[in-house]
Amino acid sequence: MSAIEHNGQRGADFAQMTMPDDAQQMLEVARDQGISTVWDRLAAQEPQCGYCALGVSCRICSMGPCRIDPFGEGPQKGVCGAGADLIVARNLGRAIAAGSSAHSDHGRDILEVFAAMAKGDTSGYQITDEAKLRRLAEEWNVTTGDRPAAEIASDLADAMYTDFGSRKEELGFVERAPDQRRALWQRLGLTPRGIDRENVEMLHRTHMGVDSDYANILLHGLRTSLADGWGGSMIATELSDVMFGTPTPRMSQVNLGTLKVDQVNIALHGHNPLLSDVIVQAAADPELVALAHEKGAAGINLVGLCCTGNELLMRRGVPIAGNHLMQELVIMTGALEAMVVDYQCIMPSVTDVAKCFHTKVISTSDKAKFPGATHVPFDPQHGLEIGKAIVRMGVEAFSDRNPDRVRIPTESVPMMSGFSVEAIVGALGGTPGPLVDAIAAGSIRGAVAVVGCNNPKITQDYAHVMLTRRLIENDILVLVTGCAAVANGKAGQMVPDAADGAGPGLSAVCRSLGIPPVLHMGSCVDNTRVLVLAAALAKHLGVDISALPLAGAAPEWYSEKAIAIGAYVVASGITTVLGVQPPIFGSANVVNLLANGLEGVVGAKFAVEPDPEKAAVIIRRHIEEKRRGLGLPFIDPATITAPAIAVGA
Ligand code: BF8
Ligand code: SF4
Repeated sequence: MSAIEHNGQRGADFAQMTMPDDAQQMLEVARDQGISTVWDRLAAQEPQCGYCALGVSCRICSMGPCRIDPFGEGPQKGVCGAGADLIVARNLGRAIAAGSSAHSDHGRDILEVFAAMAKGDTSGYQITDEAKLRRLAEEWNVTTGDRPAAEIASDLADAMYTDFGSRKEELGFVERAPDQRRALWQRLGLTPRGIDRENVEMLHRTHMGVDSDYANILLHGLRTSLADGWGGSMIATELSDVMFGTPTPRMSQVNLGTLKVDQVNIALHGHNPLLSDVIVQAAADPELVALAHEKGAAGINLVGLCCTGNELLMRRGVPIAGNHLMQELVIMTGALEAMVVDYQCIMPSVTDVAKCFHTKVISTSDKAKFPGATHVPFDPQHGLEIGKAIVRMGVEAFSDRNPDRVRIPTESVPMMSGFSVEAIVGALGGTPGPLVDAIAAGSIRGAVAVVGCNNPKITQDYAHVMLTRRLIENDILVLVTGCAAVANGKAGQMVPDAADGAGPGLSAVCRSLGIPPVLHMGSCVDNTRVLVLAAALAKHLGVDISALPLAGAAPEWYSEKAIAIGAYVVASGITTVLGVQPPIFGSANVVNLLANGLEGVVGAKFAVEPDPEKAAVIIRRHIEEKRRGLGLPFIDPATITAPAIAVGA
């Protein structure tokens, strides 16, 4: 349903706009108080540009902007002579580079602080998981032995810095992929060489008059994405684990009910855990807690949003208030003293909404300033002091809260998180063997990574929750990250008791291990954990990743980062189903390559299916095909069909 229709029914049916009750209640607040939300602005944008939606508009150079007439009556070439295939491929290539750059620049930021920490040049940072540091060092050929951890960390940082440049033939973590996959990448020229190099090369190739072969651009798109998945994002995940701790399973709480009416509430929003992790330390400072008491608050309550929230949830069990489309609504509770933002997925609108309340928006990255926010620049040399200063601003704002406007809409819901690969393999007794055995026996038929965003074009959380439900019902283990994880958490699908909703085989496995059928593997950069797990399973079986009964899904994606993730997941051999149509349908050739041709090239492909019931069928058939390929007991894919009438939420 379009946002216009949503708005036509406003008040009658907020359920068309968002699935969770807390969001529906806050949409009432928005309507009653006349506050504009992302859904209103989507409605105001409609009808959105059809050329852009199909990917056939180009504004790369100033001979343009140009567009191709999809009906074949108007221009079929841009001023430079580019046709639909090239324009669509260039746009997609640039989107991959943008997403890959965002993740990888985040990775570089982590690496820089890690390197500074190793030299003793930071405040608030330390090596929390020394065993992981040593394992990584060995992988990267850094001498370990009796050397002090700080020295090892320093050498590891130097080795990783070179991955960002252009002097290498392949990135360090590429060695983690199975040999078959590495050989395939080598043959196809897909082996990522340097993180920045691949991103820059994509910008170069898509300048006017450089690469004019759409297929060649798309292949480099895959290489660019691999530099994210097996490069920048993987560095971000692994070094964050070393500094902040490798996640282990833990219980926490989710939704707007995590805000506390009698406490100072501070939301940590964005993606990079560097500052937010230190803020968690700062919020425990006795002086600041005393100040909160002085102001009449019972304490200081930190909550997360988006992927910064996922980072804190995974490692520290900090409750998470919501996913992408909750960022405006959380302010409308009237109970939020401060929203601390770093970067990525922070809607510029949050400062507008905050102006209607007492909430302070505090920006912290010099790369991401927001007019209307108070800017407190992050500086790792003074991390803890800055963290305390920010918490103090939140505590001070408590005096400005208007209790009459406070509306915390619901009770929070429990959810379990913390499933790093180390934790999963640890729970299985130290090897992926038992998981492989369960898959071979058919008690678990396969595993699917359900990842990615919310998008106001579709009912918030619905596709995540329904797709996941259908998969677990059919004994398919679901791995979640990012906003998909938060959606499933809100829906109660991430507690051990959710095994009740799983098929008999998966349910039995979950009960014996005390885990949910939907495992939270982290933030969006932590999709690399899915790659590492897939590689471990493939190596255990001696096959390529593409032979495994695995799939990816991004049912509600919106961001360029999600495009990069989808691309590296497919390039790694895992077929992926998107729930929102990417802007490629102006080129039949590009669509055909991504949805069919890629299968013969990288052993995986994309599909687009907005209906989660149908997406579940596509994925189940795919998994049974893979089982058949491995000689495992399979269900004939032809017998798998969607229910005639979709069962409601
Ligand atoms: O990196 S899932 S909306 S918050 S882009 Fe953003 Fe999408 Fe959420 Fe995390 Ni990922
Ligand atoms: Fe037009 Fe070509 Fe310039 Fe794009 S690159 S704006 S198609 S002239």
